[in-house]
Amino acid sequence: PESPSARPGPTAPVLPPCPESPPGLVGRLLIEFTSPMPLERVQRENPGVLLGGRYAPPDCTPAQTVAVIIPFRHREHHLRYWLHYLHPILRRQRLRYGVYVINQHGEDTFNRAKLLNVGFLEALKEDATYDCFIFSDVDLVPMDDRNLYRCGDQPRHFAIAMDKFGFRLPYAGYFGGVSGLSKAQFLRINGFPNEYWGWGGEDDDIFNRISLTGMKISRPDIRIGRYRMIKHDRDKHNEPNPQRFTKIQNTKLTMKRDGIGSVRYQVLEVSRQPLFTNITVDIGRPP
Ligand code: UD2
Ligand code: MN
Repeated sequence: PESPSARPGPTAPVLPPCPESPPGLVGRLLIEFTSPMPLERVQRENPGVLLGGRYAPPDCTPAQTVAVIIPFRHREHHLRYWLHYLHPILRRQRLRYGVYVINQHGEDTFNRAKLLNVGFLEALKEDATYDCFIFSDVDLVPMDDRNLYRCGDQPRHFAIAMDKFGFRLPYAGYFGGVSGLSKAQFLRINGFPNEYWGWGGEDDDIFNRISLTGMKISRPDIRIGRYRMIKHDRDKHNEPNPQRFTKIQNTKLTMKRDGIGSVRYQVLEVSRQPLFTNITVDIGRPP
């Protein structure tokens, strides 16, 4: 007879792969930003989310692991709405994911794309299995949970029909708001530009990078890619960048030297909150 020590111990159950289209989606959602949203409430309503904003479906194994990267400074009230709406959506979408808030330290000019580069590298330091990166503004909430936050064989643009643009794509090459690239797609374009300080242009530069490397943007149906943006004024220290028009003419030259391969920054703090991981970073200032 077999000795007790030879018997296999309790093993983790092997979960079946998650279905291609998740059951239990609800479709169109009611999104509003009028009632106050205390963080305690959001935490109470999302007990399944693990420290640092990590989640994995209990009943199936997802094909991808998704890092959601949010560029951030002084938008705590927006973040609470984002967490309130997005965690249940991502859960219904049966994603294995983590939420990373990349918080720019100090009051120098904001740099959205550089923060997104930092998010890519720092998320991978936390978990080397991330293979899909969703980059989302903190103030954008999808109005339909069929808009699946996952990566495909081409870079994906999710926020195609925003209330502030009359639920239409503002121009054909628009790539702002919420986008997603696999790890391989992101590396293929050398990540995002680090040299766009202030508001605007960085999303067009990313669009150029994708086109110049021969990839095509994939988008959801216009009836599904609908978003609400929380109304806000332009932030301090994020003035429109006057160089943006000339810079986006030169992506072909600049993308080789400026990108994920050249990003310099200093992480000041990593703190695992109940619903997200906050990474405070010094990204320097414009030259
Ligand atoms: C548009 C694009 C955005 C980006 C930007 C130009 C939409 C919906 N989004 O956003 O993707 O291309 O133009 O740079 O069209 N942020 C902070 N603190 C700040 C400043 C910015 O957290 O002080 C973050 C935050 O996540 C915010 C994002 O950066 O949502 C974009 O900034 P914005 O919301 O002021 O710019 P907006 O709405 O014109
Ligand atoms: Mn905004």
